[in-house]
Amino acid sequence: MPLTRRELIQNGAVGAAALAVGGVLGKSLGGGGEEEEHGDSGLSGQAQKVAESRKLTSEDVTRAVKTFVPPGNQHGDEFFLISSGGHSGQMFVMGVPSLRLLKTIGVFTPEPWQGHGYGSDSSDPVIKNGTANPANGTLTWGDTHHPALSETKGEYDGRYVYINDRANGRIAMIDLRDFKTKQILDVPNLQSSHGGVFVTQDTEYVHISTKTPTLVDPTKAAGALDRFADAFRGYSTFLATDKKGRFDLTRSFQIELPPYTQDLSDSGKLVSHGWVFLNSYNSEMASGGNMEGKPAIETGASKGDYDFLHLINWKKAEELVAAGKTKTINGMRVIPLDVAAAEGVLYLAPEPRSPHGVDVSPNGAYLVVAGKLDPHVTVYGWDKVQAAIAAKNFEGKDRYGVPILKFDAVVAGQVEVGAGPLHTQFDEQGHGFTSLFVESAIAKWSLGDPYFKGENAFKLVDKIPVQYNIGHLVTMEGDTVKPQGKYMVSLNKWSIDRFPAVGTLKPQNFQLVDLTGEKLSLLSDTPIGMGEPHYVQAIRADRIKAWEVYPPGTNPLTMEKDPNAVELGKERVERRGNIVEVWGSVKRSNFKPDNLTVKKGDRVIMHMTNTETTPDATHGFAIPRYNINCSLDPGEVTTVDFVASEPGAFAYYCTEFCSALHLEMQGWLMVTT
Ligand code: CUK
Ligand code: CUA
Repeated sequence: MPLTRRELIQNGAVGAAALAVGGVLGKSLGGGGEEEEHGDSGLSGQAQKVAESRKLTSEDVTRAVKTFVPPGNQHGDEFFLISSGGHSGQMFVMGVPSLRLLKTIGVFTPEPWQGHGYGSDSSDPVIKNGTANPANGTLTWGDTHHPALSETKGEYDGRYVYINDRANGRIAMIDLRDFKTKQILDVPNLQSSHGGVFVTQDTEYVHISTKTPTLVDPTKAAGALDRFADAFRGYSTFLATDKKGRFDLTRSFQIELPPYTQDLSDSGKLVSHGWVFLNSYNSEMASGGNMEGKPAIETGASKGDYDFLHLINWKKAEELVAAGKTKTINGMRVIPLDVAAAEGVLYLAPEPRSPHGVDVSPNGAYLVVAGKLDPHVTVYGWDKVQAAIAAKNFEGKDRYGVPILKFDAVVAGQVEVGAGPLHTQFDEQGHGFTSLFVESAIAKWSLGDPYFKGENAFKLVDKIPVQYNIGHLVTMEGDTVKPQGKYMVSLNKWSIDRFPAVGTLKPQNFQLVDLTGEKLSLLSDTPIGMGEPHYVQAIRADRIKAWEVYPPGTNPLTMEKDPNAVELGKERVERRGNIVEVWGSVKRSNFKPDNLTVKKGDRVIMHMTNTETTPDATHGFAIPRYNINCSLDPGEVTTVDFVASEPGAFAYYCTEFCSALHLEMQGWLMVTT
């Protein structure tokens, strides 16, 4: 039953928790499975005994068999989840169907195991380019939300992944040859960013947009909230990438947007290639003031009946940029809002109030919008959108002159899916799977022609409860032109009553759902105890061609031979005035040099090369009291650069238990006065 808007607002997370405890639990547990007799596992012999003693039902046993990866089976997981790590500032790599955690990737937040952010280092992206333009000291955290895997022809190509920092409007690039962060870009004119991160079909651009609009002139904050519509602007950013997947600002551009709060986006595919779709909430431009008798932000922002889906023609925008119809703001070429509106770069379409997700179907022909305060998904037909644009079928313009397409002219269908719909993923047959935050469930429904026709189109097909308060969900390669089906992962914000108590801060819950059967069925729960992941992408494992070792002497930041790499026997120390520069080697089981004497106040530059070629022969290089800790994988070169400010004897050591003589793998930094 659709809830009223008021009920939905009041529900929120608290209401949903109550629903979860009182409602969902009361109805059914275990993905809709009925109560089963223990001991009826359909097994025999030893397995039967184990199942009985562990009180596993036959359904449990089937679940275990479907997700188990035998010890030593390197290829038992068919897919990788590339997950945001939320406010951990990191990313997580997990296997599907096992949901085993394979790696965390240090991105915006220092990660000591990987020596990420602890070296004052030319090969450390956090230190080298992660702290640009901090408002208040050094930025040492981020809130990773939306990973975007690079694509070729609309399919993941396994080369790079990009991820935004929700908090600070930054974006990072990770190379999937070594799963390490290469670049952190503080995107001009973006104070914050959210779900506006996607690559275009051939990774021509990585898109990132503002979430909360940016105060255009930061020196005019006084009274700016009362001049919101004039003082603030949104920005849709098209970041060009170079041959190594890094951002190239010289070929990048932005499109100025109205100061609505731009939220999620997706890239057009196939028939809609060349466009980007970006939705917004708070088109009311409410700016709060709940202590001054004005409506609170959340109330003001939910007043109108509609918000706006932004339809952006980036191919056309490229032409305008080439023709010089831009202004430059903070070093970025920006197409002004009035130009974008007049030249057909930007259109708006009404969408039911307070939308969250917009997702493009695999064939590019449908744009699916889910409104948090509306129990429907609204499906826009790309053919209808194009026809409406061609016929100038507008219901008017917004206050900035941006044409608004007629709602009825562009909507292909609506499906009532349930309370609090957020995000949609797809399978290869043309089903949409939409997360229902308030209802704690996932709805499966059908798209229209050519997938489903007549009365089979735009129909609710199935539903599965999840535990609890789902945000994003992912099907395997489910946002590409070729979804792989099979599994779906539900990213649940709440896990109350699902795991043993580990204190007051509970883990999130990743639930694996089987898509292969007639009905959706739950396979497993996996607690996530490190930040709150938002979006996740799932890529076929065989698309990733990760390196086992670096080519000898590689600097991970450039992925090229480091000019300061050394070979064994070529280690040396040079002294120039108060600079001590070291070219050292690292291997089982020593550092060379293992003694280094410097004077207090000297600048010490140490280029350390791991000369190993054996996979997994990683060494650490840590200097106590200096906050220096590097990880040196086989073939890797890293540089630390610090001032020897503290006199004394400092035993630098290897932090990885690398060999029988690991404990002996140490040296002495002597800082004399
Ligand atoms: S957002 Cu978190 S549930 Cu940051 Cu993509 Cu929708
Ligand atoms: Cu090298 Cu321990």
